[in-house]
Amino acid sequence: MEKTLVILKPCTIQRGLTGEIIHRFERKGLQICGMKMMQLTDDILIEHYSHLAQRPFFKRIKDSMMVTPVIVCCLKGIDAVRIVRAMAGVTNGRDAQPGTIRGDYSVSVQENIVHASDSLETAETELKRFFKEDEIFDYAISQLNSKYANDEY
Ligand code: FUP
Repeated sequence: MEKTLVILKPCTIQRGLTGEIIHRFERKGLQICGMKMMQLTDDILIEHYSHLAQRPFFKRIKDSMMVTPVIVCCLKGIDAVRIVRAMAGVTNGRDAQPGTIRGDYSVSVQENIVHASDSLETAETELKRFFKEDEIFDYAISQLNSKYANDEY
């Protein structure tokens, strides 16, 4: 099964939407394997958003990600990376489809509720960036047969 990283951004913490967003992932059937609150720093954000380092809005993204602590989550499931990206919706909340997290809760390209890893390879790198090994828990869930056919997992 895949594991992926979700970050509940400071806008989500500020707006009191944490429970609602986590509820969506749980309701879908994704398993929470790790979750913690942490204060992001310049260093970790430079690494995390290195693909945007040359863009004029880089500082504003970093500043926005440090307004409050964030909540980082490790979610697990078959095709978890693809599922979570689809649930998040496109980057700009104004373009995101209703029914997606960004489509339902955001009107901004920056204050867009969640970060979600964009590929399996990225997810592995990003999970290592935000979690220590012993902060991710591989525990059995009892209702696997209610979530998947027995030849799916
Ligand atoms: P995503 O993978 O959907 O989070 O999108 P990106 O990695 O491209 O963008 C990371 C963050 O940079 C987004 F949350 C919003 C911000 N961003 C802008 O503010 N303007 C842009 O044109 C692109 C991204």
